[in-house]
Amino acid sequence: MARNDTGKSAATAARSGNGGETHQTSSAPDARITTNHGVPVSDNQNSLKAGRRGPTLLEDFVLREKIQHFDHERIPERIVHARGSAAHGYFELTDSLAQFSRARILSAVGEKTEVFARFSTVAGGAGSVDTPRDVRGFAVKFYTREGNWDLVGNNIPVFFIQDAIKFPDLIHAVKMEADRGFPQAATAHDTFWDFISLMPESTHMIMWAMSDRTIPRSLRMIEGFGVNTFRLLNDQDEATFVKFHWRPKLGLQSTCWDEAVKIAGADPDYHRRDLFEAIAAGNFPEWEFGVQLLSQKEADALPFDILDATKVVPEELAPIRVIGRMVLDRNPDNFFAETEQAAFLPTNMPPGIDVSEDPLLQGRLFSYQDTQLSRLGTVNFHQIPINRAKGCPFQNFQRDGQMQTQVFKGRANFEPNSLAEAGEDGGPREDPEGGFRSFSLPMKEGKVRLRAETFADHYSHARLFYRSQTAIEQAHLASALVFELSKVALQHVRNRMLANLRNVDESLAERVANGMAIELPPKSKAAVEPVDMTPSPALRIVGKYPDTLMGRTVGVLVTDGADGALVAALREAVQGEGAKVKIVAPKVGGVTLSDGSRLPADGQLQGSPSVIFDAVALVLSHDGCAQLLKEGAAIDFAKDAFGHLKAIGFTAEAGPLLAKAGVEPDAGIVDLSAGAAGFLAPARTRQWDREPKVRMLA
Ligand code: HDE
Repeated sequence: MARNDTGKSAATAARSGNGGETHQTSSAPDARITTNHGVPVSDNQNSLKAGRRGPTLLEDFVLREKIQHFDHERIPERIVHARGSAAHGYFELTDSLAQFSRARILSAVGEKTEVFARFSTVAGGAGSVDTPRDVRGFAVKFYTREGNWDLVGNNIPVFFIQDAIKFPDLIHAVKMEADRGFPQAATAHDTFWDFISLMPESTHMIMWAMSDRTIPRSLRMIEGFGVNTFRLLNDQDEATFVKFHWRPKLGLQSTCWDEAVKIAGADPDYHRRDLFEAIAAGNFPEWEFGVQLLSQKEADALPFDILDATKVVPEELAPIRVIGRMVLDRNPDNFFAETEQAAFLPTNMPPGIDVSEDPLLQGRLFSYQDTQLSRLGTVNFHQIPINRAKGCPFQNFQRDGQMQTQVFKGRANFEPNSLAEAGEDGGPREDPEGGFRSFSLPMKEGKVRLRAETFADHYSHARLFYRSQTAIEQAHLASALVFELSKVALQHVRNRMLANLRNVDESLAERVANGMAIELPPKSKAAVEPVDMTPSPALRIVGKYPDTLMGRTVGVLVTDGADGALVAALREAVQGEGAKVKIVAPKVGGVTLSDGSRLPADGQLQGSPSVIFDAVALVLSHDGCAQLLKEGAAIDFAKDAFGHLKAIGFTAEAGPLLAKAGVEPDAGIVDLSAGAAGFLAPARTRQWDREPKVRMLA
């Protein structure tokens, strides 16, 4: 065999394409690359060619198989909720609902059940950014011992529409406009508001969608809701209506709109990264699980219809009973295999949980099963590991189909059969006692294609929501409406929306009209005159949960010559609150501190703007500050932290930078010369009082 001058065979040298140096030595049989059919591959660098510089041969099955597999790597993204992030964890029941439900997951106190939770935005594609103004999906798959239970909810307890037949219209209207293919992941455009303004039933959801709930700080800091009304069934098949709730241990927290927009540029994967990093670091996000229970009689007494998904059952009317907790403690090993292939089905319910007649839910019962056929391509999608029932066996007489992975034995593929009498395996049998049973619903009417009159009040709950908000949140909501409607080019659509808003609250409509400098049109006619309900503080974000720094991140901007003892004290104080510090420096290699020691940076200034932190500190030296005065990223760091109402700790040397950034003193601007302690209280919350100084709100 011909040898080159390194002494290797010519074939090996040509393969490496690297002057004769190979990167790998030959592998043990169990570690070597093979084709999909197990044939060991000798060369994963070069295709088979007719001569060194000749054309590639069709014969090269190694190349063809690899390229063909690659060509088909993508599957259709979800038509909605395409952008998502997920994690594994467990659910633990702390309070039994045995009296109401025979589901083991709701009665076996102390039992831990594996879960897989996926959070998502709704409107954008799989590659869209994490922080648009949008509803967040909150889908949990519980691998229970009685089959999978998928609670496929959102971070908002109500929905845009009452009947599933309007869902394709809603989604067409919100997605990119059909002719131009934009905007991506945004509601601020003509077609969305055209549809919304023609659908007064969406007004309540619009209040939530324009609130800060749709610009969350972290997926770990959102609430979750089952949205639709479900039923629990006990041993006697007696039914109780139930609404499901998730409450984050880290509290509810949102961003400012300007901040969310800037995060989209600074880190399009902000939420995905945040969830992944928190779990990887052992800071496991946790939620309380709660239920609102209502008897038929209690539901009948409500001034709205429990089957209407555009209505909220105020906690003050039916308190939330906390019955368990969910902890997410493991990142997926593989994004595609798990997060992308996860199929959530509202039809997945263990015995003891049942649906209601909510016409939105009823349509969902068809849609999710159906959509998997175009996404995952086969009726056997339940066999994909992430979708497979883990808590119990699954067995029936369904057979074959594309991508069948089960190898069934014997002849029993039908039931009833008497094969057992001949000593053969006859297969599983139905279980009238333990199996899933539906609530026996008495039917009063014939077939109709009608909307119930009890669904006709479209404004009372929207008013309840708006009037339950703090002044800060009302201003944000009104400003979000101004922003969105200002992006609407069709004037009649803006006017129709304003006309509808007058039914919610006259002062809100006025604020929005003023914010656009347009005249308020006459009020639209409401199908049912709205009524005033007792405000519900539980609908707020601000003040609902205790202020905390837990799970948050403080960005500390440092320069050469910075006070090392202060950085250390800050780190200790922040970590003591269950939060972390990230060091930001002009150069990623870090800085030399005043005591001569080196401090490595977690992020370089240009790539680590203050929008990605919850609070910031500027620990600068005199010379360092002088240099940063010429750096736009440093000025923006301070300016944005101020504008986004964050606490800013500073050393005296940082004064000129604060001045250049327009930072004015207030309770959240903390001089660190007395140490780190005074910084913590303001860092636990936003400085709401500062807002009128930095932004003109509607
Ligand atoms: Fe969904 N929805 N939806 N939806 N939905 C889907 O199912 C649908 C609705 C929700 O992380 C799809 O597997 C209809 C309400 C979440 O994988 C699809 C209607 C709520 C997710 C579908 C609704 C949701 C989806 C697309 C009106 C809150 C993501 C891919 C009747 C309770 C789950 C898929 C995940 C996904 C249909 C309304 C939440 C097309 C027809 C209300 C969190 O089947």
